[in-house]
Formats: sequence, structure tokens, C-alpha cells
Amino acid sequence: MWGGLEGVLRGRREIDRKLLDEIEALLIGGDLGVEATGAVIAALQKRVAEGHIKEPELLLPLLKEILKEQLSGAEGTLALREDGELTVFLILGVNGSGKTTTIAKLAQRFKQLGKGKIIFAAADTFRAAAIEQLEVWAERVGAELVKHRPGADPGAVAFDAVDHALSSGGEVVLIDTAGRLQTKFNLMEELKKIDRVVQKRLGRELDERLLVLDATTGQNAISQAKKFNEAVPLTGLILTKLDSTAKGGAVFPIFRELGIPIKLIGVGERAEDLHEFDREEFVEALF
Ligand SMILES: Nc1nc2c(ncn2[C@@H]2O[C@H](COP(=O)(O)OP(=O)(O)OP(=O)(O)O)[C@@H](O)[C@H]2O)c(=O)[nH]1
Ligand SMILES: [Mg+2]
Repeated sequence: MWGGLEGVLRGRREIDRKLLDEIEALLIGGDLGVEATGAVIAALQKRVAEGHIKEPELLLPLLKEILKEQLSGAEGTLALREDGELTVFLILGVNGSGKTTTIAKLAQRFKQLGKGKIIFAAADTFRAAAIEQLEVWAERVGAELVKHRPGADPGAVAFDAVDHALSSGGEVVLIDTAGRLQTKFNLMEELKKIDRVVQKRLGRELDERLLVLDATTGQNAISQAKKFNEAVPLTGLILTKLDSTAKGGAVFPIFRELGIPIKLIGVGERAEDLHEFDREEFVEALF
């Protein structure tokens, strides 16, 4: 989709309405949605007019520049507390978006930063084998696991994990949650409950509520971000599977509408495959 732009520009003699329409169609196809696309095209037209630009091939660098500007402020860093203090992260998302893998990646990163005890809360008590999956990761990256039986109350698991961390000098708690569709009312209510219960034990807000978005999802990611953000105010996004797709255009409308920063990106299945989000690199990679 994004790579198609060069093809659209090749062999063109002038910048006319037809060419702009084709670029517009490409951006919409690239998951920018109508509004963000409109803003980008308007900015492009303005710059073409102001700069008296005539050559179509100059549109590509201009477009990249505008897209990078659209993500100005979208780069975020994780709210990690001082060493010796407890940081608590709640990890959310639809089924299969990469939540559990991302928890392992985060733990790996925190270990490298010199964090002490890291605790995983196996609050996905719903999907068969979810607890075992997290257990395998915990062993691999050197984290402790707090778990209950399958089917147990996820809020109780999260509570116990935070309780354990507070009483044993844990420095990071990562709460894994079951995948859920953003349209399922009861499941979204359950998230609110987990969040409330943890806050109660902690005596304050959680440090991060991170939504894990599969970059290959496209436009649906916008609805996911909105609905999850309504249930528990999100502090950041993690965009996964960017290794397997040139998609990810949905971050433009998401950031435009919700202003939620993108804290990290996932680029593979291994614990090391987590990177900072860099808007310049991201836009370059889209093309
Ligand atoms: N290529 C690639 N695969 C990923 C990435 N992140 C996760 N995966 C894969 O996506 C699949 C689902 O990952 P999980 O971490 O189990 O996802 P989840 O959100 O916990 O899934 P549920 O708990 O079932 O909702 C696994 O096969 C992961 O290896 C990534 O950044 N790149
Ligand atoms: Mg999972």
C-alpha cells in the first residue's frame, strides 16, 4: 500500500487534483482514515502552493515530512519508578495482539536496566494454557509468577501479585490479562475491576495501563484504542508485529484523536524484539 506511492508518482508530469486524489486513496488504504488523511492532504497542498513546487517526485519527501509531524509528541517513555520502589503495569488488548509476549519483552528490558525482582501476575485465568505460557516466559526471563487456578478471579490474582511485591521488595509487577474484544461490555467491566482492586492495594494509580495493538489489524485498532481507553484510561500503546507488516498507519488517527503516546514497538517473537518508537524511523519504514 505505502510502497505504491512511488509507482503513483513515477512518470507524472504535474501535481494536479487527480494525483492528489490518488495519494489520498493510498493514505486511506494505509489505514490513516478519512480525517487524518484529510489533514495530511491539506498540509501537502499548502506546502506545494507555498513552495511553488511543480515536480511530482518532490511530493514523497514532503509527504514523509508531514507524516512525521503528525506524530510529533507520539513518542513516549515508560513510567518506571526509582530503584527500590514498585512500578505496576497493566497490559491490555484483544485476543492474540501480543500481550503475553510483550510482558516477557518488558521484563527482559527491565532486567537489563538493572531492576531487581520482577513479578508476573497471571490474570489471564480464562484462556486454556495462558498461565503455563506466562510461566514458561517467567522462567526464561527470570521473573517470579503469581498465579491462581484457571477460572479464578483475575482481580484477585492481580491483587495478590501487588501484595506479594509490596511485602517482598518487588520492583516491577506486570499484569497479564485475557484477550478481550473491545465490544464485550462485561469483559471491559472486568478490566475496570482489576484496575480498581490493584489501586486499592497500591494506595495510588497504576504506573502504566498499556494497550497492546497488533499492527496488522488496521482500522479496527482505532476502535480498540477508543473502547479500552474508555474502560481504563490508557497511558500508552505498544504496537506489535511490525516485523511482519508494513501496516501501522492506524497510529496516525489514534494519536490524532486520543493523543495516547506509543511507548514501544514489537518487531519479533523473541524477548529482545522490543524497540523504542521513533516517529522518523517509523514513517521511513512504512514506505
Ligand atoms: N512476528 C511477531 N509476532 C509476535 C510479536 N508479538 C507477539 N507475537 C506473536 O503473536 C502470537 C500471540 O502472542 P501472545 O503474546 O500470546 O498474544 P496475547 O495477546 O497474549 O494472546 P491472548 O492471551 O491469547 O489474547 C504469538 O505467536 C507471538 O509469538 C511481534 O512483535 N512480532
Ligand atoms: Mg496472553
